[in-house]
Amino acid sequence: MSSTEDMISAMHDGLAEVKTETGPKIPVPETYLKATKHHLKDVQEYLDWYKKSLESPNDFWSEKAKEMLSWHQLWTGKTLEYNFDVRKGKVYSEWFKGGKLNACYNALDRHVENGHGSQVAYYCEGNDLVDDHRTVTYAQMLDQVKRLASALKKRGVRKGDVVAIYLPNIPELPISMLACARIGAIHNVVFGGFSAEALAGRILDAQCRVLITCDGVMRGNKVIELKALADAAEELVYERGDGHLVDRQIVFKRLGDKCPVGMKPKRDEWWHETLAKAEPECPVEWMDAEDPLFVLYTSGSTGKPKGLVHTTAGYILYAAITHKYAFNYQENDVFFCTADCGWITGHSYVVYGPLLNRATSVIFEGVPTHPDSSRLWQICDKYKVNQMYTAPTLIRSLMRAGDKYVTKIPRNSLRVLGTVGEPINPEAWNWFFNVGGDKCCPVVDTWWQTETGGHMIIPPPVRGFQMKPGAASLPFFGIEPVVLNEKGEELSKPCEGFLCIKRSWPGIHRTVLNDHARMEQVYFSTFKGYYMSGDGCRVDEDGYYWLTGRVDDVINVSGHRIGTAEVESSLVSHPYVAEAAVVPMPHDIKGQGIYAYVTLRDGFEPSEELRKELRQTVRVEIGAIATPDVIHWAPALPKTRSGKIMRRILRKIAEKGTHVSSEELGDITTLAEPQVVAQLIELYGK
Ligand code: 6R9
Repeated sequence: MSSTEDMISAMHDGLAEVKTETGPKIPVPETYLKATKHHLKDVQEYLDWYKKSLESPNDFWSEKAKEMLSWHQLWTGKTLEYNFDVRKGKVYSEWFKGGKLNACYNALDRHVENGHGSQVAYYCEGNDLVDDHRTVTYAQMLDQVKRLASALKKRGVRKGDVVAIYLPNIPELPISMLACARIGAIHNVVFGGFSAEALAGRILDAQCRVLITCDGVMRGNKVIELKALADAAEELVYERGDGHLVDRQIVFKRLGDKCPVGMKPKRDEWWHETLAKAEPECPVEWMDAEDPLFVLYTSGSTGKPKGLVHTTAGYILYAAITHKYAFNYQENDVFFCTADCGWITGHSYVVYGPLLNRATSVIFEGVPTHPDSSRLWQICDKYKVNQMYTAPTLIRSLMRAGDKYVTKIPRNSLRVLGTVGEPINPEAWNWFFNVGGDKCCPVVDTWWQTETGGHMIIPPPVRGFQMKPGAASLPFFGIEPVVLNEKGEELSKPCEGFLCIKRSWPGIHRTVLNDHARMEQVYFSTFKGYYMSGDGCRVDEDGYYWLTGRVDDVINVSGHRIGTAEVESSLVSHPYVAEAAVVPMPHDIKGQGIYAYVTLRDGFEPSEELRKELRQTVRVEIGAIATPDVIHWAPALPKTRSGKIMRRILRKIAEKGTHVSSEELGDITTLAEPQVVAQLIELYGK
């Protein structure tokens, strides 16, 4: 999409489909209030803190930064300086500028120094139910991190270099991230489910020379050959890299005999051999508060995925404080976030938040429905989990499997249930609350994004708070959300519009890697002076925020963002395809599915075989998660006279099929060829 005008009209299309009921209220359960300690006395205290965080942000955040983090040197300048208004110059946020600290030191060293080395950092649950688990203490984490960090240094990795990590959800993933953080290298974690092509793109964009991976991983009963994919990615990097190449690959042995791999001399080395030989000590690199900590790629509505850059102090403070208060995490609790570290949820709530708060967590490598739908609850029981944080898509699939998978497992340790990734429908919320948590656990529906670093809107699990199924509810400390209409005017409650944030917070991403202009364009140019989230939302009479989904061309598949542009360009890369338009479709389990309209070049005919081939093309280029659910053969696409595809119409047909009414289609007279619409409806399901 090119102009602001296009963006707003596309957003408006998205907003037009929103429902608006307020829903019943459910108090935070008394059983939970009695069963655990609390950081905050009640909802009034939460609101008081919130008020202070907005009225005296410098005091609020400097207090928290001193209390929650260990500093090598305190910041000397202002706690916060920022500009959100492109008209006034460059958009930036600087928190605790001039302060010096290290994220790894805060996550590990200080806990070990304080005598907590033998505390479990991670219970590691593998794919298999039996004999596939390990326990890693804080001291063991630190030992591995130091060894890997000194090995990386010896291989020439320096402060500011970007290291790619392509691993499954095993403790070696946080170990690799923290080893980078220790020496000031920037980690670039690529989700293990992404393809070689996607990995290559991320390696090249960030110019990584070192890659950390493993031989392979089990997904249910399938072996995924991760190293083979990494090798293929490196070939692509070599072909396209203009001299750039990955010259070091450290390979963790996860499967061994089950997954034999070839090791390329001089480039590839085994993790266990390297760490055994490595220097066991490695000094911490003291970083400036605003030095980058990591880059993480995320899909947007246009172009290639963006490498979002998070910096050190603000991000870790924000991950820690949200983890502590949103889940009421107490000392000795066991925390379980089901996300993979390849996503921001894993970064903030498997790695940084919990480790900074010296939590004990579960890190789960497997599939939550393998061998059956009781797996998650079994894990909760096995490790006596107190907080479980997961995604609505999974809740829906567990709900569908039936209550017996839940009720046969005692879940007495559970105190708080959390969700993230997409709006949770009240039906799934109620099931999670009533069945999963036996009405004893508050459900914390956390709205946030890769860009925001940590939770932005949450239902605080505190005494006196009234939950509403489906509402992310209230802003977190320091967050000032506003709802704008399409003219960019702030609305007052009750209202509905575009969710934006009015001032900086510590966890905001600072830039897009190598492309600051893109960051300003995407997030700060549509509504001047605000961070634009790309989500629609409604605020009810009580001031609760209800997220209504993306208002741009991003599809939320099982809580993962897929840019329509990426899928389209992958489809169009097939030699038979002339044009493609991709829109979301409602999906019972995934929330949204991917619906692709494909126009073939002259001389080529639709066939089932071609359908398969096209799906495979996307799978190979992006990853299984982006595979279209439906491919709809389109003789042509509905376009305006200026050549813009009318996605609103395509969305409606994807949603309603042959039942779509002319009211629902709206005005089609501006189309260059209005008859295309009838043809498309006619071809629905064929
Ligand atoms: C953390 C994460 C961000 C997008 C976001 C929104 C959707 C996430 C949500 C939610 C409604 C929630 N989203 N949490 N929508 N309620 N509780 O998911 O980051 O992968 O960047 O996705 O996910 O649309 O804009 P990310």
